Amino acid sequence: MILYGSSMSPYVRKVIAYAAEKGIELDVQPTGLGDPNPEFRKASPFGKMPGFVDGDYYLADSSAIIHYLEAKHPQPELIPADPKLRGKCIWFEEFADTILSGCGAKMFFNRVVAPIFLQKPGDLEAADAAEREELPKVMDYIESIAPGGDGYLVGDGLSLADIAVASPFANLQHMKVELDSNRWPKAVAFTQRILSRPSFAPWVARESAFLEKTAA
Ligand SMILES: N[C@@H](CCC(=O)N[C@@H](CS)C(=O)NCC(=O)O)C(=O)O
Repeated sequence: MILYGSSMSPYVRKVIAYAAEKGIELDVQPTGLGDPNPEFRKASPFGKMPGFVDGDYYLADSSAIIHYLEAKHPQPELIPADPKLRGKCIWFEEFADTILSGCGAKMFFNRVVAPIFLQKPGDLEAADAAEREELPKVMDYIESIAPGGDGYLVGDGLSLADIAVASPFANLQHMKVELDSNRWPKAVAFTQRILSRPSFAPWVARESAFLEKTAA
C-alpha cells in the first residue's frame, strides 16, 4: 500500500502513525505540495495530501484512508465499536482536523511552508494572530478533555482520537511554539506522551532534522 505525502503534514503524519500502531506497512512516497505525479493525482483529485493506493484502489483524505484501513484490518481496534466511544473518537478526530489543524496551518504555512517549501514570504501577521487569538482557546479545550497520567481520550486504550489530536502538535514543536505547561499541564503532557510513541517519534525526529538542516 502506498501513501503519497509528506509527514510534515499533520494529516499524512496521522495516517502514518495510525498504520504503525496497527502494524500495517505503508510505502510512504515523499510528495510535495502541487506534486504532478499522476499516481498521486489519481488518488487525490484535488492534489491534497495524503493520497493512497492499494492495488487498483485509489483514495484521498486522511479520514477516508483510515476508515478504509480500519475496515480492512480491524485489529487492534483503533476506532471503538461502542457507539458512545465511537462518536467521541470521531468528534476528536474532526476537531483535530478542522479546528486544531486550521489554527496550526495558519501558523505552519506562513512560518515554514511558504518560506521553505514555496520560496515565498509567509503572512507572519496572520500566523501571529492565530497563535495569539485562536491557539489559547484550542488549548483550553484540550486541557478540559486531556486525560491525566497514562490515560487516553476515549475508553481505556489508544485510539484514533489520541493520534489525531497529537499529530498537529509536532508542527507546533517544529515552530518552537512555547506551550505554557502551568496553564495547560494535562494537554502538554498528553500530547508529548503520544508524540513520543514509536509510531510518531522517528518521523517527527526526521522532520526536525530536515528543518534544522534547511534553516542552517
Ligand atoms: N481533509 C484532508 C486535508 C488534506 C490537506 O488539506 N492537506 C494539505 C497539507 S497539510 C494539502 O495538501 N494542501 C495543499 C492544497 O490545499 O492544495 C485530509 O484529511 O487528508
